[in-house]
Parts: sequence; C-alpha cells; structure tokens
Amino acid sequence: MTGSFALRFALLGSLAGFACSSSSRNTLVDAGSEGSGGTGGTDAGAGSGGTSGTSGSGGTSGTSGSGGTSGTAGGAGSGGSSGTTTCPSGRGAKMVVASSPAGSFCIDATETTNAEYAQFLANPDVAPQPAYCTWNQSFEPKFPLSAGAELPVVGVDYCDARAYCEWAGKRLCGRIGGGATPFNSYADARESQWYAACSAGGALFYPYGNSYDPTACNGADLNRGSLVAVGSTRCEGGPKGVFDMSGNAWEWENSCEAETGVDDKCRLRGGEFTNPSGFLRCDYGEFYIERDFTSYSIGIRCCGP
Ligand SMILES: [Ca+2]
Repeated sequence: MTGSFALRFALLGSLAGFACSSSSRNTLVDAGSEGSGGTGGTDAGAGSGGTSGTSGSGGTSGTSGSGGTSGTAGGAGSGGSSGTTTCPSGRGAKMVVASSPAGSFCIDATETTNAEYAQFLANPDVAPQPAYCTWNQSFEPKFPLSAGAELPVVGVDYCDARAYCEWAGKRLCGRIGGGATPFNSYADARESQWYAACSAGGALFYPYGNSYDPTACNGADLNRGSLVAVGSTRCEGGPKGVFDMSGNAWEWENSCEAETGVDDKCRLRGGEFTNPSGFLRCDYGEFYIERDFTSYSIGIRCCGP
C-alpha cells in the first residue's frame, strides 16, 4: 500500500470515541529478579532491559546464585547504567523512560497538545532549521489552535514537529542512540524509538497487548469521531504512563527516505481516530508522505535524550 493510498484511507475514515480516566507513572523495571539462580549471573545480564537504576540490583541478585559463575552477575549490574537515563524536562509533555534491546531512552507520555504548542509559538527560540526544512517559513499549524488546550496539536508539518521537539529540549522520535530511524526499520525495536516504545521493546502488536481491543484507544471502533484530549482514554503503553501511541492523532517520526528537502517522504505512526485496527498497530509503517504535508489528524510526539 502506498503512502498516499493509506492517507486516502485515513481521510475516508469515520468516527469514534469515549474516554476513561487515566494515570501516569514512570516505568521502573527491576532486572534484578532475573538474576536469581546459579547461572543467574548471566541471566541478570539479559535483564538489562531494566530501564532504571534499580536494574543494577541484578548484579547483587546474581551473587545469591551458587557457583562461581554467578560472580559475573556483577556485570549484570551494568544494566544499571540505563538507570542513568535522564529525560529532558521543563518544556512540553512529561517524559517516560522506555526500554529496548538497544538501550533505554525517553518518550513523551502524551501527544503534544495545543497548549504546549502555543507556548512554542510564543517563543520559538530554536536554531536555524536544517537545509531540508528551510522551505518551512512558519511554524503556525495549518489548522487553528482552537479545538481545545488538551487536544493534540494537528496541522503541523514534519519541520514544525522537528522544531517543536528541539524547542522542548528533545528530538522528534528517531533512531535509538541518535539520528534518524533508517527508513525501513520502522518495525525494528533495536532502531526505532517510536516502535520500541509502542511495542514495549518489540513484544506487542498494540501498546496495551497483542490482541486488538476496539475500545482501548481512539480509533474508528471507539466511535468517537474526533480527536480526544491526550491521555484521556485507557490507551496506555507500551511503557506504563505513555498514552495514545495507537490512534487519536498520527505522529511524525524522524524517518525519511532522504534528507534533500520538501519532497522527502517521512513516516507517520500509530494511526488516528478514523482508522480500523490495522492502522493502529505499533508495526504499521505504510503511511509516509512529504515533509510539508499537513492534516487534521497529524501531530507530534517527542523523544530523548
Ligand atoms: Ca497517536
């Protein structure tokens, strides 16, 4: 399916919706629990999926295992190095630590809201845009910021999204470790921050699990028919405390087929409120379009560090 086909499909969609309360919290994985047993030393190393300093306890749990090899469990303590992941703060959405086979990183708990984007527009103190975005003369959304402070900002092009994340001290979600996600690595949890977060490190088809839940997220089956306030449904995960990676608004990813200019096609992730289940999967990657494209349902989520 081509990007434009997927887009037409998206634009054809109908409506959906309901809202539940939600809460958010940071995800702290204790890899130490995997360090038990005589061979727990190396197992604990596998537990380096731990996304927080507590994963360092994997090392000590390894010592509880009998046998000299458990001594290497101290190496598992290196999982604790991921505990040094410090998320940007101060501007924009709160961030949550996400884990992946390639290490931990940070991701916005929610889509960027109209209120957050308005703060950016009031003081867009960002560096000059890269060459592939110099065509972008304005950060104003193509759709007015009138729909509600806590609704996701939409009508933003790729370069608006990129600049917003820079303003927030973050970056548009891209490759784990830095730079852009290779264009064809959209479903590789070792490469794509966006996919790794949504899929809980590659384990899930949907942020909440492997089976489609028609009313978990703001897709067509929720029958809401519009964007909803960010974090207002029970659409939570991959990491606890991260919302709406499936549905509500599409999200630009720093994953483009080239870095030449306005006509480069870049990927959009997660589907929107008019989409059926296939578009709402974490591994859906068939919607990609030019940097200057905007719509009523394309918004922003940032990553870091
Ligand atoms: Ca979304």
